[in-house]
Order: sequence, then C-alpha cells, then structure tokens
Amino acid sequence: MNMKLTLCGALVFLGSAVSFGAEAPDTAKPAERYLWPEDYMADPAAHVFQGKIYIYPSHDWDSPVTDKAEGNHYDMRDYHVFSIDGDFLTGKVTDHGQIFSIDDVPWAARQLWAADAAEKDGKYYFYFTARDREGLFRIGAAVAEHPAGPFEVMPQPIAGTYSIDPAVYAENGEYYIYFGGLSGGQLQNYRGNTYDPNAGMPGKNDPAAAPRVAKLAPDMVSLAEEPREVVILDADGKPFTEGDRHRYYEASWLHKYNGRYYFSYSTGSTHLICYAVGDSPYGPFTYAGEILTPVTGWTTHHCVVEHNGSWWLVCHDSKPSGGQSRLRSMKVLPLTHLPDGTIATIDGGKQ
Ligand code: FUB
Repeated sequence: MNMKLTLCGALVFLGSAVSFGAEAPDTAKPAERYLWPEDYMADPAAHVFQGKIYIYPSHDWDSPVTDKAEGNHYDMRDYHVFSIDGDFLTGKVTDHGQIFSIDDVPWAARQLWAADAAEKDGKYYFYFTARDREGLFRIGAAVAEHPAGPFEVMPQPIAGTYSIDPAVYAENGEYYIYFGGLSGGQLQNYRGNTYDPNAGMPGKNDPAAAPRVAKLAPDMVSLAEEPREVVILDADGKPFTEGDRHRYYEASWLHKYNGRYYFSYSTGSTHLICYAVGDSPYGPFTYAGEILTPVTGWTTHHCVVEHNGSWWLVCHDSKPSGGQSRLRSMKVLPLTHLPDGTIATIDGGKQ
C-alpha cells in the first residue's frame, strides 16, 4: 500500500468533511452538531461573550395551536440561554434555564419569536419579538449583568420598531439593529415606517420588501434614529423583485470579514440562507450567493459567528422532529470564507 497516497486521501477527505481551505467544493457537506437534542430550540443567535460561546434561541414546543395562518403555530412562550464550554463541535453545552416567559412581558400577548443579544460596557441586552395585544409584532428589550441573565424585561417595546427578527451588529461602540420579516412577520404592512393594515404582500414583479436597520441609542433600549430600508441589489446591481427566489424574507444577520460587511438572510418561501456584501453596515449590499440550501422544515434561520479564528453557521432544521416545521432543533456547521471573498455553499440536507 502506498502510505503517501493513503495519507493524502485521508487529508482530502478531512478537508472536504470540514470544508477548510481553498479547495472546498461549491456545495460542502461538513460535520455538524445538534446543540441541544434534549429539546426543540430554533432561530439561534450566537455570540462570544467573556471568551465563551452563548446562544440565544427561540423555544419551540408542541403547542395546541396548530393553525398555520400568519405563523400562529409558532407559539413560543419563553426563552432559554445556552453556553458552550469549549468549541462548537465538542464543547459541553449548558442550558442556563428559562430567562423569562411571556408572562413577564407586560406588553406581549403571544409568540416569542427570534431574538438576539449584545454586550455594552459589561451589560447584556437581549432583543426579542412578540405580538402585542393588538396582534402587531413589536421588538422588546431586556437587560442583565451576565450573558445568562437574570434579565430584567423593559416594560414597553422599543419605540419605532415593528415586525420581527431583531439582530444587532456592534462596531466601534455603535450598535445597529436589523429587523423585519414577511407574511406572518408583517413587514409587508409597513410603507416606510408606517403601518398600513391594507397593504398586502408585494406582487411578483413589485420591488421586494426591504429589511430595516437603525442605530441603537446609547441606552441600548431605544433607537437613535428612524429605521431605514436596507437596500439589497441582485448580482446585476438591480433591486430584487418579490418574484426572485433570492429576495429577502426574514432573519437578518450581519458579520464583517476582511473589511467587508456580509448581510445574510432567509428567503423564507424559497427556503435558502443567502448573503449580500457591502461596505457599510447600512448597505447597500449586493447579492453574492447561497450560504445554505433548504433544510428539513419550512423555516430556515441562522447566524454567522467567529470563535477562536474559525467561522460557524448556527441554524436550525426539523430533522429530529421528523419534519414538523414548528418543532425545530438548533445545530452548528463550519462555514468557509473562500479566498475570493465568497462563502462556500453548505448543503442543508432537506429530507
Ligand atoms: O421562529 C419563528 C419565526 O420563524 C422566526 O422569527 C423566523 O425567522 C422563522 O424562523
């Protein structure tokens, strides 16, 4: 047996299994790990706080609400925080327990959807979504002295916010909050920042709805400015139309790599995680590719995070629940930035 060849083969296999290096295939199928097989957790937002990975997911459960209209079957009622001792694939995962429930949010009636967290001056801010008593989605905030809580929930939603899926990007003491999701997430009902109950989903040839971004004020629980639309252009530099399978639907996330800003998002009804690249946290961003092909289950939602020099995609799928879209499990996969600035597409493994 030619030992040199065998070793070389093993390295090539390992290289494709974890998709390191310039030889990564366009569609890699890397190692992955379900992070909390004990329970259903979705929409994970991960950060490295105090040198340790913390994850802020939404908490799916087998609710009696099964009506799919307006996403009512995503009927989450509390949040948990997780941390990992060590790295994503092998570290011990700890559930720090419930940080608060719907009963602790004075303005919220139902549906605690996707959330995110940020650190400023040693305090930890948790941003979350819920429907208020009028049925409108709002974004709330909670504050803690430690990444795992306990969190004190602000009595009112953040003035000027609406729709769903808050994600916060921090740079040089500035904090940008992104939000907005279509259909059940109600983004289509806003023209600029004004609610219009009669505005429906855009037609196939109409401009696609845009996610929103605003700087947070120094207190971190109010906006410093009016939300503005995030412009996402297609690869030809034209604005997306609603009929384009790569247009924005929900699940904003921003990360920076090699001096450029990567805005990633879910295309919802076409079930992809895509990304667009720009030179400012405000955009505009130009479409650059698919990060994740469809997963098992209807929704797909992710974050991109660096830990100890490696990049990770933390996301969810419904494989462990046998494909039940409202019972999702959070997982992690390696993410590869290729030398040309693109991201290697990961096979979502839809069944
Ligand atoms: O988990 C409820 C909603 O489903 C989220 O807010 C969306 O991003 C989608 O994952």
